[in-house]
Amino acid sequence: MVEKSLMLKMLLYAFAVGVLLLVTKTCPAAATITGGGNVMLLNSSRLKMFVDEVPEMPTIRGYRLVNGSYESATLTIGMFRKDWKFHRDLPPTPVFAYGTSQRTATVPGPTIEAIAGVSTHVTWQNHLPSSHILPWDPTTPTAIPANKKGIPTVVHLHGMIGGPESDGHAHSWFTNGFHQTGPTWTNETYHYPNVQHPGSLWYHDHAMGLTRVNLLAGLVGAYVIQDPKTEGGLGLPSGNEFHRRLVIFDRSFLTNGSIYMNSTGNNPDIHPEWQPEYFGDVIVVNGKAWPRMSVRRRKYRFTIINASNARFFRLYFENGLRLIHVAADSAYLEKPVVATHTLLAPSEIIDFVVDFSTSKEESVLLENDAPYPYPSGDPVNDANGVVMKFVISRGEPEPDPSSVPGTLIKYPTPELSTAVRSRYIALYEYTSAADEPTHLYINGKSFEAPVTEKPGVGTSEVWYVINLTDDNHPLHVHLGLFVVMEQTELIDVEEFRDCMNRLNDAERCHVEKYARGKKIEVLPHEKGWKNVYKMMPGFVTKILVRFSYIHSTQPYVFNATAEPGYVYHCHILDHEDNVMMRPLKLVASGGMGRVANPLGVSIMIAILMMVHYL
Ligand SMILES: [Cu+2]
Repeated sequence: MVEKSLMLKMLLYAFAVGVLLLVTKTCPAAATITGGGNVMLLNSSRLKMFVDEVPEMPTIRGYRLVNGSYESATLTIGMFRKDWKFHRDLPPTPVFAYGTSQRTATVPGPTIEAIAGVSTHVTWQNHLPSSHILPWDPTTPTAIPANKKGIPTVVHLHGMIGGPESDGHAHSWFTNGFHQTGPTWTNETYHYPNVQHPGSLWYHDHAMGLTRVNLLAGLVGAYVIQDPKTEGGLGLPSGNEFHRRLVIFDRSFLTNGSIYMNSTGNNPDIHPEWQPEYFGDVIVVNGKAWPRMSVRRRKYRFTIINASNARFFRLYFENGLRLIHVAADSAYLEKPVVATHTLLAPSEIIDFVVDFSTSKEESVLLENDAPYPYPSGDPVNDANGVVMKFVISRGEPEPDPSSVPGTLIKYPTPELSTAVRSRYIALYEYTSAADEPTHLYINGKSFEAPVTEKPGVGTSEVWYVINLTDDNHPLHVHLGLFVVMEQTELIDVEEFRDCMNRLNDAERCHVEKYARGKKIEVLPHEKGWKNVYKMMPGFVTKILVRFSYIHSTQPYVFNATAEPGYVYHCHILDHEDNVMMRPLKLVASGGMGRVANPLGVSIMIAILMMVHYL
């Protein structure tokens, strides 16, 4: 969104940078940037790129090997305040980090390795201090402990098909030592069944109104479900050396090393701190700013998780090296898909093979050209347009036993005819008199409004996601995976938006009259099962959501109808916090929920389908 105060901010920024340059000019050779008593915004060009080797995050086994067989394990993982070096020349940064101890905690946290079919139990412990390292806004719906002490946290494992009491509901938060707990908190130890398709997941904080600051502080980490039976035979690059997991995000820093977050709201009279999107100029990979990675002249597999608050990345190798996609989010693709560029919204996961033996150069940059906010914001600059550098060993290609098979893993084809109902999911942004965003809602409802989405366990539904805003919103559905069927542009969108703002009812506003514009083809590597997808502004995105496993017709091994239920939300964290999030409550099969008028919805589907095929 275009901020009216942008000019003022740019002038202030330019002034700050100017002062910084004047100050630092006196000691240009200094390797370490210190703010002294004069802390200000760090000019990211002061950080030399590619000086730190990309770390491999520590791994923790979510299982035990007993006499050669896999058995369930119980882990204890804490959240700690500590200092983290994001760059050789940046002073240590106060962060919140996941780990088994304060000493071993990392940003991102340790990668948890689970085995398909073997339960992992995790006791997530909050060891955080009484006050936050970042500014937060009490005027948005926020978890605030009764005694006003401690930092509420709760862990969501993104992509896990598991029970609601272990899903990290925004109201299930807890503070240090479980001294204070949220209204829906029930248990200290979470149960992850891992009875699902193999793939990559990630864990992160999900506390009400604090998600953006808790993730910004560092509470993110990777989780993987491995299935030796189905994956082992694929022959893809594997093992810790040739399959690398990269968690990327953007940050800004002050000269004293601390994370910089603008603490003045764009509508300070309404929300003193909340801003519609956080962006930083420094691109961080596995906890290091613009790192380098030494690779051999052969194939590697990379799983990349976008853990940014709001930044989209359109990634590409500067020399045109091809990305061979093998999975998207938590699910393998049926067939590999070759591309030169790939767009990654916050919380999306891409998974691809790249063959460095085909590179003519001895080093190659991984770059980004996604405007921010996406898609109509600022173009990237010399800082945030660069992600990392790969330094390729010299000489001839190495012997490489790995390969990319023609067929990966095929799941049953999603059938539209299996959908038991459809819903309209409309995304709204509201603005102040000065045209500054004040908050965002789904279906015009606050998070606290009674639940309206009550899918039946084991069913599939068609959701028409209507994006009435100017931004792309990555929509994430807890529990359910979905397939993106098509995206159709809204014509006369202003007229339709006016009606929706008045009536908040897609049927009464005759969405079929407007959903007649151009159709955007879903890209081949995004046609599989997804946990999150990019809802284009001014478009209706049709998705088929499945509330059962995708790899089998077996019923869930847990009670999905239990309290406190699930949520679905925009994964731009600043939107999610204020409050582009709604409850999602599973009901016993056959339940149609309360929203209803199924006849009207069926007629609407018929009309939409006719329009599509005319
Ligand atoms: Cu959003």
